[in-house]
Amino acid sequence: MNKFKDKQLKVAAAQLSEIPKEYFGGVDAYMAFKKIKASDYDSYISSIDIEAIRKFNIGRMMDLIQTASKDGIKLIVFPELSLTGFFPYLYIKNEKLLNKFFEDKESLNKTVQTFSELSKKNKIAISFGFAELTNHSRRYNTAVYISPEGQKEYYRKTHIPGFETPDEAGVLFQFEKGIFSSSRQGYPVFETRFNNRDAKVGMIICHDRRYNAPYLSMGLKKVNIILNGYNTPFNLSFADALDSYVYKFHYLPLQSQAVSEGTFIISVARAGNSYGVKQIAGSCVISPYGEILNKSETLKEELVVSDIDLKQCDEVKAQKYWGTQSKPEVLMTDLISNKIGINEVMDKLYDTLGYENLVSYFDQKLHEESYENTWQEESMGAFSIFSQLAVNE
Ligand code: CDT
Repeated sequence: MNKFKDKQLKVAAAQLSEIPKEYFGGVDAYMAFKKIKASDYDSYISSIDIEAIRKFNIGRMMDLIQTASKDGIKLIVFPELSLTGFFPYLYIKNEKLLNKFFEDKESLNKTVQTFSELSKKNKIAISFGFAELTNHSRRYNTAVYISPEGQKEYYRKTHIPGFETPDEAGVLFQFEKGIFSSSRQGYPVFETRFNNRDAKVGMIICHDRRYNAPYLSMGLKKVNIILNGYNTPFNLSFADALDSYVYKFHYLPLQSQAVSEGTFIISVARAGNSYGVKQIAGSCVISPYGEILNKSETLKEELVVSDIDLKQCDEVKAQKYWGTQSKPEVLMTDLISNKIGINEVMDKLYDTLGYENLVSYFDQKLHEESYENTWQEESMGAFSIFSQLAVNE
């Protein structure tokens, strides 16, 4: 029987299990780290059967999509880097080997097409994470949203944690910083439809969930549901001290930001050992009232299902004193006045449009005495120019 209730939307965080060991021939991050200086390191990494891993993950995802659809679920969300698992626990310096973990335009189109057909057939929206290799050889940690109507939306991860090299890490850690570019696209919110009702959806990826800016930005765009795939480990040597806080640091930001912005958040992990590194799991659905509506109970594959009522977003958004809004202009002016982020903004202006003259204009202005008085106005001008730039390729 379809338990889908009127006006409510049934959603699922699809927690994926660990990848069976036979597909990576015993290569785990701890062993790989010890072998980094060995002459056979590359052949050690190349023994990972990434095609078998992709096939395994896609197979599990397809099964879960069908199970979810039969239960009346209209939106299913999978973790960060669903197709490959979280390979940045491994240090992969050889570009050719690294690229095997990525989807280029051609393979991505094929995979998205497969899921798009599944979405249409099963009348369920699907979101999952993957490693994206662009035509310009840039690498992003990306998530896609696919609707039964054929809508496709993408988000590239902004906050990239970890280290670039083992020398820098000193102890076993994760090497995302050496692998992915940080996206400058911001935090898009797109319109979609569930059960004949409009909804505004945004995406963030793993570490992004620990920063306020994504929530604030999406809240200002009146987001209703934020999708968040992640991979969070226990026991990385570097973060031992944090182990007793690991769940608190996961749930609390999600709960508090859900209340601040009046949004649902679907947060979903891969559980078990990921390339030998034990993951916290903890997939959950959070309401705009900050309640954990449902969360995973195991460190294994699980569908974490909730009935959500999008009306609650409006109810909680209304708690902001009848329409008083966050003041983005005050935030922007405050940041630029304290010169926070201004170099990055100017670099981007320079890179994107060749705004050398704007940089020298600001240099000159900084030396004018009257400038202090007009600084806020000028900075607003700079930001309004900046906000119009298309910053992605
Ligand atoms: N994948 C990812 O972004 N993970 C980070 C942990 C980095 S290591 C402590 C996270 O915030 O969960």
